[in-house]
Amino acid sequence: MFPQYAWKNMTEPRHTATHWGTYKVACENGRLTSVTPFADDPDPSDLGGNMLDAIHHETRIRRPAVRESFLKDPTRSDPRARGAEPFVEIPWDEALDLAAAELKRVRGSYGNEAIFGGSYGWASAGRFHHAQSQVHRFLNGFGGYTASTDTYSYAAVSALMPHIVGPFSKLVLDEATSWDAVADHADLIVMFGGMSLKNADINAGGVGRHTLKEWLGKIRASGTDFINISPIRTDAPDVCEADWIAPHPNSDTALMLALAYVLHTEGLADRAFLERYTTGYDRFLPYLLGQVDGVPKTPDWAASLCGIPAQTITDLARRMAQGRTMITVAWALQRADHGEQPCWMAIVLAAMLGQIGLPGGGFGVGYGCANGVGNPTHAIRFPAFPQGKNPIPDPIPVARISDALLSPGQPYRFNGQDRTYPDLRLVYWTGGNPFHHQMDLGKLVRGFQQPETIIVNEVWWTATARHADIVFPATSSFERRDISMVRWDPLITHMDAAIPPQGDARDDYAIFAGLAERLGFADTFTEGRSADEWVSHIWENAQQAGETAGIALPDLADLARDGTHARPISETPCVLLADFRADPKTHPLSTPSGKIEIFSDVIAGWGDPDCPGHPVWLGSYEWRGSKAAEIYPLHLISNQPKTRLHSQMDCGATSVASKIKGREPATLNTADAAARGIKAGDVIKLFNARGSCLAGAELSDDIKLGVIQLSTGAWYDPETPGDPQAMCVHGNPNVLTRDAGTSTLGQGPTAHSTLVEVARFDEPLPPITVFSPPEFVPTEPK
Ligand SMILES: Nc1nc2c(c(=O)[nH]1)N[C@H]1C(S)=C(S)[C@@H](COP(=O)(O)OP(=O)(O)OC[C@H]3O[C@@H](n4cnc5c(=O)[nH]c(N)nc54)[C@H](O)[C@@H]3O)O[C@H]1N2
Ligand SMILES: Nc1nc2c(c(=O)[nH]1)N[C@H]1C(S)=C(S)[C@@H](COP(=O)(O)OP(=O)(O)OC[C@H]3O[C@@H](n4cnc5c(=O)[nH]c(N)nc54)[C@H](O)[C@@H]3O)O[C@H]1N2
Ligand SMILES: [Mo]
Repeated sequence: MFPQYAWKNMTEPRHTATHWGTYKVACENGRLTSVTPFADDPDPSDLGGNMLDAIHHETRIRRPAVRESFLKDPTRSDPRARGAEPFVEIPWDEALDLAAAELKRVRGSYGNEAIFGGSYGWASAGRFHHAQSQVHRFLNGFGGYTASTDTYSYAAVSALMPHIVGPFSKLVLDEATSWDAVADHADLIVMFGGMSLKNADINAGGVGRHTLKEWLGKIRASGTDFINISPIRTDAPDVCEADWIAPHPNSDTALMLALAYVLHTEGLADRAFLERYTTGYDRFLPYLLGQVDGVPKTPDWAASLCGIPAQTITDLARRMAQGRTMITVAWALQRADHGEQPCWMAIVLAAMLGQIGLPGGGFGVGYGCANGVGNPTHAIRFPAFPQGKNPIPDPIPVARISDALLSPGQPYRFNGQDRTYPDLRLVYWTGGNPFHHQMDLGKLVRGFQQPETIIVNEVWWTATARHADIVFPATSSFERRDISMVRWDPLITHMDAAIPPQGDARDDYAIFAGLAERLGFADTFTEGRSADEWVSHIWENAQQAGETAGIALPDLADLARDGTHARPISETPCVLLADFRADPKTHPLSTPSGKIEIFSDVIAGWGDPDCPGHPVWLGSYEWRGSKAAEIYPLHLISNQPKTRLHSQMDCGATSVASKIKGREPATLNTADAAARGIKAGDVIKLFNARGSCLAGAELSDDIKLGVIQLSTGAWYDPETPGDPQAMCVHGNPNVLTRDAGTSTLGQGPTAHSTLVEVARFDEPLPPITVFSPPEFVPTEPK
């Protein structure tokens, strides 16, 4: 049995799903000819424009490839040549034999713990060909692996929330107050980090209708006012007609403390709510009022830290107490040093306003960060490709990958525990791009020089594939059959294979089945099912999950015929923590006290100074108020790109069209640019002590003075490959960002705490090489 999907040429256009939308795809002679957004989508994403070019791009990986010296002798090859050495393309059987032998060798010498398979990344939509599930199931079948835990998206707040209010995904994703409840009841929405429309292009696993603009329009039309608290004005969509308050990045906790100070001292805090539903307000107050440190957290105190006039802060606090106010926090705020603090403080503020559990009031963490948050949907827990059990304990915090690679055996703290980094000898990455997502890429280059073996399944020659020893070409989601179904979106899509596998690419499933066969556990891995049979099996389980939730789902044949199926949307508005508010005794929170913890004895008991027992102002390691600002005065916001998903399809038309002289665009305040002699369209160099990259300058007055924005995701293109100090000639901001955890509690990524300086780049422009395949050497005749 060959478990790869057998492609059948069909002339009819068919449906497919991506993280950025649902599409109808036409093709001719095995090539995509058009990709048309789903007819019911009122606001399709621009990201759709990347697919036609990217899917057939010359950087598709076409054949298995091995780093030249590694192929000669894996045990003698110099790991420091990774990223610089050419590859040799070899037949599938040989490549699978080599990878299986390496897996066996490393397990035999060092045990399963030495295999890192955390393999974080988004990969493509679809429940069965979900890359993480595939690699994790494979490695579990092999006896386990060192995993990673949490996400780059919201590691800090998801570690914090269970201690202070309850589980993150339940409270923030599944049970967020739905937009209809906001529209009917909110007077004011105070958005920390805005609600960027471009971010709601995305929903992990699939989107049917892009609804954020529609909902915000309805909410505004119902008379709700918006305040955008963000260094970038356009983080609030125009339909909000928001007032803009632009604090220095990373200063939100100070601003929130001052708002709390006004609420408390002017008698605007809801004492009855605080008494009944929270614990620890009395232990937080001495800090707020300055009794413990001699610093009352007044608007005047905050004004100098945030760059916002004290009167604006006082007025805002009074306004928030006047009516029904919803406080929202974008995930970006917690991807910063001490990123736990603004999230905790936002919940404290909402508790002081006393509207948690009321429609249109309270708090939300992540509205606008993905299309699904706030959608009135029945949250069905859909089945996935089962991953099996991993006997290896202690996953590393996801963003600590470089530290794990560079510091085996070293101690670290995480969420109140003392841990030790494992000794990693083999890395297997599938469906993620650490050379996109990891902070401080120079450090990651050094980290990737440590293991004995690196294996990557990829669709494109990303920098991660280029830094591997063995590279397997994976199919894209256009080349296989799957189903997209997600909890937070009503649309289910049958994804047909539109084109045949490009080159010799195979599905991740087929790659792992081939390895499992060589390693003696093919039956455990495949359970005797072909890819098609798995899709049917998963759909049967989905139908059962639907039945449990009282929702009938069609038969697979009908779904395949229609392409899509829209589940009913919920008629009952969802109000976060309404049960708890109605009866806190019957519906206590899962926190130790059963209440919202303004002071947490658990956290305080750990004694970690970077996250004490109640929210505090700690500043951040790098921001305007830190020492480094004397040398690197601009705060870098490396936010999510509006032209792609992370690094995916950076070679596609929409993404390429946004580049300036081939470089990723960076936006500076007009005055900051003028002070440096920079004009729109100039190539500029961003630099700090960690690294440097080129970018193309765009100027704007909609960005706060002292802030520069360069989105993530330009494919890392080092001027001198393999060199940790290399300048990225293309504009990947992670050569500049700092790789350290948010705190010992969350250990989340801190990309948004980065300072840089910028100068015009007048030297001859180095070429972009990453949009061409790497160098291959011809195979030696046998
Ligand atoms: N500076 C900075 N850095 C950041 C962030 C930031 O705000 N600033 N944000 C962070 C966040 S929130 C996130 S979520 C991460 C995202 O980081 P990643 O999820 O790692 O980024 P992607 O570019 O989505 O990487 C997915 C990779 O999977 C590949 N792929 C797609 N489909 C398949 C498949 O079927 N099989 C296989 N084998 N591969 C496939 C794609 O080609 C792509 O290279 O980045 C983080 N990094
Ligand atoms: N088009 C597109 N959409 C995406 C993604 C993508 O790659 N492309 N990625 C998706 C993923 S994986 C995620 S996790 C979400 C992330 O969603 P977010 O974390 O919200 O996304 P960002 O774009 O990093 O940040 C949003 C805004 O927060 C503001 N901000 C940054 N730092 C601060 C601060 O200290 N204080 C304040 N007040 N504001 C600040 C910035 O101005 C920034 O534009 O987006 C998702 N949506
Ligand atoms: Mo994310």
